[in-house]
Amino acid sequence: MEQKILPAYLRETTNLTTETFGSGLINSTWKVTDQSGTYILQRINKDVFKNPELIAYNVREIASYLKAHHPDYLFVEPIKTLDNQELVVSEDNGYYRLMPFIKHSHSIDVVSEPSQAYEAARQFGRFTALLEGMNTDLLHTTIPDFHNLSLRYRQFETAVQSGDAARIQTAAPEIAYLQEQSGIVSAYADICANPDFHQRVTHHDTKISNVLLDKNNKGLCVIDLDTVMAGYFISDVGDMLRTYLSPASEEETDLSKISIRTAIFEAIVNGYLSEMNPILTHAEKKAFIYAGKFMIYMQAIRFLTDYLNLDRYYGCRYPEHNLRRTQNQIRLLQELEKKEPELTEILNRYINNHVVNKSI
Ligand code: ADP
Ligand code: GN1
Ligand code: MG
Repeated sequence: MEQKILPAYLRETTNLTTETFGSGLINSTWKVTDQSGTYILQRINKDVFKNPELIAYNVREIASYLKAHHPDYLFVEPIKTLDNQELVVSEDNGYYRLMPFIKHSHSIDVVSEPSQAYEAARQFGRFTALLEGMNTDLLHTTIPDFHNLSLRYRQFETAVQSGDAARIQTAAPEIAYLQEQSGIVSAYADICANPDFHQRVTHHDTKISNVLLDKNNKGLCVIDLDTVMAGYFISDVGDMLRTYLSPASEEETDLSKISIRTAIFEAIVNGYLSEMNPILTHAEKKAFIYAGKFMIYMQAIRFLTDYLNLDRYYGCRYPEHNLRRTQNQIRLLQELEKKEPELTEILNRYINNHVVNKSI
């Protein structure tokens, strides 16, 4: 199908090659090469993004703000079709877009060095910092209530009541544990009511594969902008903590491999605050570690909700897959809580001394 889309964008489509690319769970991505250059083609998941036009709209708004205020920022803009459209709709109602492949760039899937965490955290901080002056009302909500933990918790409770009966029984220990931890949900409700927490332009998917790095592994820019919308910084910092701190990914089923790397934590604090220190309020900085708990907990209940609802959202490669992912996130939450005193000391050094190194 993807081969059929390309003539809408490219005059010459003989001799082109397409290969599947990337590791995301939601959209499909291909790398396309022809005589004219290299491109990234994507099919947007219409079950998740009900209105792909809203994503295209947000990207246009951000591009126009950055061009006016920060013209040096490398912002990946979509390529228009030969008749000046950004999205192409296929016969089977798939929404496609094409982007230039940024030359000499690459991304990684796993954080193995603090310097990688620093570069990524700095890029995500920079993105929000550069857009600080933009009116967030200009952005559409591409997934309503995406990181609304109160709603996610209600969806979890509904699945516990009316999901698959056998699975509810199998997952009884995980359900009970996550219900006991619902103080994390109340803390989120407090944040929503606290005027010291501000809504800013937030990426909402800060995994390491969403940062492009140059040949020297320095950050170039952030990509995968589908979920960019108004939000709290805890979404971005939290998903970095969730996905960078442990050497084992959310797919790991050997829970003994899950641990918290202190040096990576410090690199995230350093990188993010190197851009966001002047912008975040004191109350927000104090919530840096809570951000990790918030995102890990939310991911745990999202995986478990999906397990109870027979894997409708994330899909699975084996029947217990979403339960294993839930157990992984529960262990990660427990490890983070164990290390909290040590991490708080590191964080406080950065907050109190305003020590922010510009490189690592
Ligand atoms: P998803 O995570 O939804 O599959 P992404 O937009 O993150 O989609 O793209 C998947 C991968 O493709 C990225 O991790 C990155 O390696 C690569 N990629 C995406 N856009 C570009 C681009 N403009 N230039 C170079 N590589 C890109
Ligand atoms: C999804 O597409 P991907 O893999 O970057 C999900 C995130 C989850 C993540 C868990 C739109 O992201 O919220 O954290 O899976 N994106 C959406 O791996 O639901
Ligand atoms: Mg991605």
